[in-house]
Amino acid sequence: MPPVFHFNQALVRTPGAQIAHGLRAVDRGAPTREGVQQELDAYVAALQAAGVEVEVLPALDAFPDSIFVEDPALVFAEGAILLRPGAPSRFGEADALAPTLRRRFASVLELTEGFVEGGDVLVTPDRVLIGLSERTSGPGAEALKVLLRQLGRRGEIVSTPPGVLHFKTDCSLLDEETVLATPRLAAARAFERHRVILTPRGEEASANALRVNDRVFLGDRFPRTADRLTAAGYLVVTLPSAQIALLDAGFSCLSLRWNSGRGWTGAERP
Ligand code: CIR
Repeated sequence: MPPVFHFNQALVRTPGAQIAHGLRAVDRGAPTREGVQQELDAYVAALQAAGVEVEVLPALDAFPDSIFVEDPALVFAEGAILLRPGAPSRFGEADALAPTLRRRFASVLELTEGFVEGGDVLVTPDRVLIGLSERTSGPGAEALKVLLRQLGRRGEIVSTPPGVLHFKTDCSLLDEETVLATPRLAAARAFERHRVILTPRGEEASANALRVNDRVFLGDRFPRTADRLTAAGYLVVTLPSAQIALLDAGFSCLSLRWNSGRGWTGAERP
């Protein structure tokens, strides 16, 4: 199996007219559709430059947050899982995504109880961490573990600190052994088997980065995190994210990514 951060396929979704009405914990202003589109365009270009084939799905105006396509589903080479978003305004996003996943995957499983959003799920080489949060419930996480087992994966339930939207708001996988995490999430002891690189003080929002093949996508507002990752040997690609940050989002949420099994040709980094 290729490493869990080796991808050659991705789905993203065009922002809709209602993007300014996306959910946010604190109102620091609304993003514009044009601004979000520009950030998505840069992200898509970065995925393509990393060797990923990207399918851009049409906007869903009924769902302001549907650009964050990671939350209503999980995808693996072996199959996809339709989730049940915990935010009422996002619940219908899984149904809207279902036809696309059925077209792209031979096996599409469905979560039928509780709530789970993909932002709470971190795929690591030996297990899939499921963070309990305001959006992901205990029954949902237990039901997800059963579905993961059907796909040959082992799920482990962990906790997300109070006030943090999603587990991956505060962390990302950097390589097989290493995560980037905020001090508050690292203190929650989810990563006792990992090497942890902490986000610098004041740059906690950099934690929602994304390892794609040989590189790490990082927000361009986090120079000290970039220095820290570069010093550790990672190839860092900085991308704009100030607009999506107004909706509490980072880089993992903007795509569903998987490896279709066709040959990986990229160079290796740590
Ligand atoms: C929400 O609150 O659901 C969206 N405004 C942001 C979702 C970000 N998703 C993610 O981190 N996986």
